[in-house]
Amino acid sequence: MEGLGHPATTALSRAPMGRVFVAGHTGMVGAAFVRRLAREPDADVVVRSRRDGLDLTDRAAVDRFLADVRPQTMIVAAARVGGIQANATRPEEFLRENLAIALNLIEGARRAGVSRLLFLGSSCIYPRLAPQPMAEDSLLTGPLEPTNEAYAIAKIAGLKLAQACRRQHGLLYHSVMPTNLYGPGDNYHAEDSHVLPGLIRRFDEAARTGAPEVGAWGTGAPRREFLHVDDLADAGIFLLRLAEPPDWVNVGSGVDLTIRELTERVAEAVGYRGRIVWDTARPDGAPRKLLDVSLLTRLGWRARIPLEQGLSETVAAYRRERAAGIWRH
Ligand code: GFB
Repeated sequence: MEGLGHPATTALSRAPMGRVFVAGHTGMVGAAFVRRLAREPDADVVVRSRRDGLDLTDRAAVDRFLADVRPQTMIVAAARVGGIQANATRPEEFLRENLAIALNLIEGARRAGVSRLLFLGSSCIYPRLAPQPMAEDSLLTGPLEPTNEAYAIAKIAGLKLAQACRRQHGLLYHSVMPTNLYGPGDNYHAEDSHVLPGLIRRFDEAARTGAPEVGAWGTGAPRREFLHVDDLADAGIFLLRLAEPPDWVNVGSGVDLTIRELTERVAEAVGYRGRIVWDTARPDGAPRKLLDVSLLTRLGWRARIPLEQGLSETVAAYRRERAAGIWRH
């Protein structure tokens, strides 16, 4: 594809995955990669949490860890993430932490001789009013959505650093840009979470207490695309197996819906039958974010988990996590 630097082909890499460091394994995305890698016989997965002394924003700590573990492959799934409210109100935290994580891990990987690296970005790297569906080459063609500009700039910097390592040093470092993700192990914080876990928590609570009405944010008019995190991990491993992957590639389900439609589906999934009240003092964010997934489709991968199935499984996982007290909030 023009503009992406490297022609994408479906030829497979012959290099074994070897020791794979999954950075961010305690988060929803990293955990999905660890689950998925269990099915790859040539992958020896290594993880290290902050509690075990690895702070990814600390460059020296990252360097020491990489020198000790010497991974062949790295998956950068670590990030400071959050929904529209967290992004809009804490831009310094989102920009600084995500820049530090991207720089420490990508630069650390290069110096430690990591031969293959997959960096995780986000669909918010594309301009707010990019033509829909958003293709990879719409990057840097217009202004970003203000509510998540800080996060997007850090993710663009990470993508560009990986691309520069490939261009200047011949390292196979590349990126994936997932659409809005959901699945087990999500963050259910009342204010900081993304829309799906936020609605699951509130609507489930309303269903349990028999509340006559429940709130949702914004106008309900924005359109979003959702991808189950297990589909993302599968796409990531697919790309890590390619000999010449694109520098960055979109991963989505190819289908979007309005936030209003989403709330109705969540209400149904949790069994809530009351009224939905829209809090229009809350921001809507980007009017639409649908990824053009034709590049990945041409390469031979497509999403398998439909929203209906993924949503009912996620509600079940949420209830299990909540009952077990391992609910992230
Ligand atoms: O998922 P979300 O926070 O993120 O919100 P973005 C999506 C839409 O859902 C917005 C509405 O229009 C919200 O106003 N919404 C309705 C809600 N009810 C709720 C609720 O209870 N909680 C939340 N959070 N939203 C984020 C970016 O943007 O998407 C990040 O800020 C990241 O950087 C992520 O890229 C994937 O899709 O607007």
